[in-house]
Amino acid sequence: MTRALGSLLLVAAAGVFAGGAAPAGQARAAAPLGQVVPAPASVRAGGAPYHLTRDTRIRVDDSRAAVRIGEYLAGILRPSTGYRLPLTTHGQAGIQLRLTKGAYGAEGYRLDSGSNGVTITAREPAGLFHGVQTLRQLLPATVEKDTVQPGPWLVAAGTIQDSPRYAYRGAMLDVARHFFTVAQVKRYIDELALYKINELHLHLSDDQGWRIAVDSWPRLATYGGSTQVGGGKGGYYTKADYQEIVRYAASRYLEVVPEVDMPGHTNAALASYAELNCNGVAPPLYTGTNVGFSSLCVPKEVTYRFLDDVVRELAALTPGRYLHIGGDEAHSTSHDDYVKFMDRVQPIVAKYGKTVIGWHQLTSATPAKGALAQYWGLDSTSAAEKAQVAKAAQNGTGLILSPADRIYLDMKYTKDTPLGLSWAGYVEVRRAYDWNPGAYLPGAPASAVRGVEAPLWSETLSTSAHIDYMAFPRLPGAAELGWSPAATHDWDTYKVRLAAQAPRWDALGIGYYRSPQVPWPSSTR
Ligand code: TNX
Repeated sequence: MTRALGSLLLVAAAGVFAGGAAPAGQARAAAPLGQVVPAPASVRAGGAPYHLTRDTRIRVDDSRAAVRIGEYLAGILRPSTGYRLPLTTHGQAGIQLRLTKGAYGAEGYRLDSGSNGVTITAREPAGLFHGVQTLRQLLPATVEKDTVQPGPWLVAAGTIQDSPRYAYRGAMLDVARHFFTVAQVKRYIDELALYKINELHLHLSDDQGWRIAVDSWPRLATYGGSTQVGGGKGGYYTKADYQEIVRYAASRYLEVVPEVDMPGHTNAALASYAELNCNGVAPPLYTGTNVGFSSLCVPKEVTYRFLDDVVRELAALTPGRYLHIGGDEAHSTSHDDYVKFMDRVQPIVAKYGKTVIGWHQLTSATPAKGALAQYWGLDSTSAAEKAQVAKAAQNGTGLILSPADRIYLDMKYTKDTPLGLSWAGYVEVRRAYDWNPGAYLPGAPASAVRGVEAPLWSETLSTSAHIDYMAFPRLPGAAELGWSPAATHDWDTYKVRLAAQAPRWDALGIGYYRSPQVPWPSSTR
């Protein structure tokens, strides 16, 4: 039997021609229930698929969160289906979004699909939202388009029970080397949400730019934010802009983790205020791509008044739990000064109610109680450096894993890919996916690993198309490492699920690297 005929029979058996939604030759079977990225924890397929029609209603609990998530879902489905898909708090059948007590966890959900409808159940709104992302991926890719598409709109039958492996599943965007507008950040947030990423780390300051307004030190943004790599005009977020990003992220169940990098990576601040420099002289703004040449002045008291102000204002704008203080590549700060500096700064973060995250060099000082260290080393990083991080983990410092030769999204895929850097090597799609966060760092207890994060540094990236090309298709792999149980990890099946995402990216206008390692469907661009 040919594949086309097979799917025709399947579809016909399910009675989906009722309503005449499928033009001749366009009949399709529903995508297999497990064809989702990140892989769900458990999938039991079986039964007749659900057919979303012009009569479908979205039934939600009478809670603000469920209504909002219902509206979000309708916002995705209405333009492409052309259906009204009204929200209602009554009845059954159709699409149901339910919040109930139960063993779903903080972000887990259950999805039941059958001929009568699709029901997503969760304890928390975040779980419901993640379930909606799964439902999205079970519908044909054309559901993502913003003009009416032919359908049919089928969802395979069965039950998915799902919850994340790690509570921290992050993506970092470097808005300092090149500035990205609020609209560009929102676009990235939407891309992250599709893969159940729940932390958006914004690298808000670096040598080339300071990107967040600070009322008590206004020149940071107005002068320090006035350029970027290559000499362009840069930019910064007003407090209202930043809060809009935070709100938008929250509506997609992402927490914003703001980073002000210190004591190195601070040329933009040093250029804005002469008094922050040990010699009292402000350096010029910097638009190159070197690292490690700048340092706040550790012995000067003004440094800590400055940081108290910055942390206070940033913490007040940030509902999330964390404040990232950088701490990487402080090559112009002596080790003694670095340790003194971290001993002074971490209590400031605590004073304003936030938990410290630092790049893993923080473990060369004394990480505060509860602090998280973000590991960005390579396979080839020295055993001594890895041991230092592992030791901190044994002593209670939580770890976020961002190994640069695995999930640095700014690394070139191969020597021939046009964008990105290659200091950590080339990172093809398989290499980015094929590692186990739970067993990655020798000597670090698996329980210390809070999750993974995929950083995207922007020395070579200045547009949303650039972001998309570097993030896709590696970002979904990072998301899967963060979400899916280790038992589902398998490159051969992953690459097939990943390939099936391509038509969705096409529909969403996301350009991606067509890695030869992935069996892309031939119909895609
Ligand atoms: C290293 S990773 C850096 C950044 C660069 C990045 C480029 C880290 C904590 N520091 O300053 O942008 O490499 O890949």
